[in-house]
Amino acid sequence: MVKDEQAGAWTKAYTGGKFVRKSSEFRDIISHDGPFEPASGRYHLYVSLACPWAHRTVMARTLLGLEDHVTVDVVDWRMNPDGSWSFNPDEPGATPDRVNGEHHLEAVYRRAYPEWTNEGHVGTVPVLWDKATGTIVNNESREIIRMFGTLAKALGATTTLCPDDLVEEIDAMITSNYESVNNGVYKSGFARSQDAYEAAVSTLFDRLDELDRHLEDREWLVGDGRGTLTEADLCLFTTLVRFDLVYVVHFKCNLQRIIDYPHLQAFVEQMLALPGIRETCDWTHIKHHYFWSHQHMNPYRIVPLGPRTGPHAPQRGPSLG
Ligand SMILES: N[C@@H](CCC(=O)N[C@@H](CS)C(=O)NCC(=O)O)C(=O)O
Repeated sequence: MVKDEQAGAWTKAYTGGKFVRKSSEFRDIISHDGPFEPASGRYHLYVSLACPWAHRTVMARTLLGLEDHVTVDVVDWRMNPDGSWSFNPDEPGATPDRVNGEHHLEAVYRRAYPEWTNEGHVGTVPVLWDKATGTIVNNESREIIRMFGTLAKALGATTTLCPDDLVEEIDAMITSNYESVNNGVYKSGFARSQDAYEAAVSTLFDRLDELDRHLEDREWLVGDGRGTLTEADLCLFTTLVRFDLVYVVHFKCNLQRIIDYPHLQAFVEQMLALPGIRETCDWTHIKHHYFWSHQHMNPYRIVPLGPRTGPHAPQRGPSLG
């Protein structure tokens, strides 16, 4: 484990030059037979619009029609040097903490777990908060989107992102893409040895090549025929939509761009065309977060102007920061 004060919490997670993501600490679920029962208005999401993991939960909330049932607050895109998040209502697209009135997300974690310290833990986004008992239910995106399905069903929704007969296929697809793609871009960007970097980038692009071929004659990743929109698509999309905007440059994932993959690009565009999904994408939060926050990788915090092509226009411009 390497400790580097200047580079913040990210750097506490290294083994032999390789970036190793910590697991999430809060793993309760919303269910009919536990303390966290499905109910409208009871649950609250804390997210960063920059974060691909949090973005999954924002998209699931939209696609499952939970906007009137689950409230949301948005942290500032500027991650603190220790890897923590703050609320900054003056920032366009961000909000105050309207549930607990805190200024820092770490304080929300401490409400749930008073012994919480930033040593050994990192208060990540997303966080699913229970207003009824005043605690954190879960901070793992994959589990939050699954339990949003339970919540939506209990509230009478007919839409599902996880049909019963596809659960195994969905889980297998999410798992196959997790280390290679979703976490793979971080492993490429945060690598501290040439070998670790090259291994991560090779695995990443091998999987992207496979996925592009997989989507050649289908619209969605899993399901019969042309497939069915599921959680697996959300989980892949939030990484792909950040790729040409950020990861190609900032994380050196530059063997090719998503726009150079015909079927992956069509997949991104098809996802962006779903009702409400483009509105969940804040290009400014995404771009400024990465280039500004990882100062050890970009000491002058210069945010690139491009790309000129792709779905990311219009951008709010380079004046923020
Ligand atoms: N396993 C978590 C990962 C969440 C995560 O790592 N979020 C990042 C933002 S992209 C974060 O909050 N990082 C703060 C830090 O680690 O310092 C999930 O999928 O929900």
